[in-house]
Amino acid sequence: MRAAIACSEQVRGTTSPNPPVGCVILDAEGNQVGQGATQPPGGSHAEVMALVDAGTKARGGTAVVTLEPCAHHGRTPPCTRALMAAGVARVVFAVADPNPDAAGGRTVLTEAGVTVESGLLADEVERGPLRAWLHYARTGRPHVTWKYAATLDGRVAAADGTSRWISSEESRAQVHDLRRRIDAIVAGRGTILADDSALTARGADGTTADRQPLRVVVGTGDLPEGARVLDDAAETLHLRTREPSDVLAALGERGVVDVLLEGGPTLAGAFVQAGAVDRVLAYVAPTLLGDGPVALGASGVSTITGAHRFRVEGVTMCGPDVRISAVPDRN
Ligand code: AOF
Ligand code: ZN
Repeated sequence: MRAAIACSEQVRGTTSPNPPVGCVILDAEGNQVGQGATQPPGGSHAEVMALVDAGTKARGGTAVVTLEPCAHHGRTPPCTRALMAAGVARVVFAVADPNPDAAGGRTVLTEAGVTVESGLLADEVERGPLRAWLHYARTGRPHVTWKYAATLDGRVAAADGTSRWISSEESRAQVHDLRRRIDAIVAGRGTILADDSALTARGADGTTADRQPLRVVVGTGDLPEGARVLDDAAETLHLRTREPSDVLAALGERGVVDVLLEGGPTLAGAFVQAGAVDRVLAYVAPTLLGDGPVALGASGVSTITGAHRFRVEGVTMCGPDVRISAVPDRN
């Protein structure tokens, strides 16, 4: 299953509105003989890619897949049929498919005499590669990760507005890697005016990455001619609204599943207030400023009992910075 997860990580950011699924095939002796991952929409599903890779060695073997194999004829034929045609004897999947159109793979396979097991590393898959898509499938809304880099005292810029390099080179590299694997980056028009951000994924040497997310600018006014976000490094969508619900509806319609919200404080505050932040990713640098704007603007909280509560799900060092991942505490 770890190998299947690794396969799925390779295609993150290329499959939406479909899930990035990974699959490995073991032969009858348990040797890994094939692997595959979901292709862009309309293309083959993970199981089919892995079966093609395995060829005749799949017969009598096991398919290990991060999502329950689909039983429907959508843009592609059912994976259950491909697995049965290849003579696979056993299927192990992590997470059941919540999409009512595609679900039912377990039953179809079991009835055909295939041994089916589920739940293996389900937590890891749910919190990892399938997180955004599962959220999208269950709620109909894109999954939003709000990412910011701040000082130890929570500031995202100095008093004069300068904000370059608050976080370390390691943190910045990690964010660029994240951008390559996301569907869309959202920023407020104010941030574009203030920083002229390019909102692209770049390598350590500054070159644009092979894969670029959709750039989304939110705000009613025009964008200045010559703004970097309007260059042809990636597609840009300007949404002339201030409402998080409008933004999510517009992105959902375009098949955007996995969103990175990156500034600034006003837009982030509106998203938090609307309950539209599904994960906070904070890069905290061991620096103090004592003045300057803080990460989050007004979010509708006037007293401590109204605080938006989150639960930390992971803390890691990123060079000299601390990376905190937190999710809404809905209890
Ligand atoms: C799988 N393996 O690799 C993926 C699955 O439009 P379609 O025909 O491509 O079907 C999309 C649906 O199939 C998607 O909503 C999800 O339920 C499932 N995705 N299933 O067996 C895969 N990507
Ligand atoms: Zn399928």
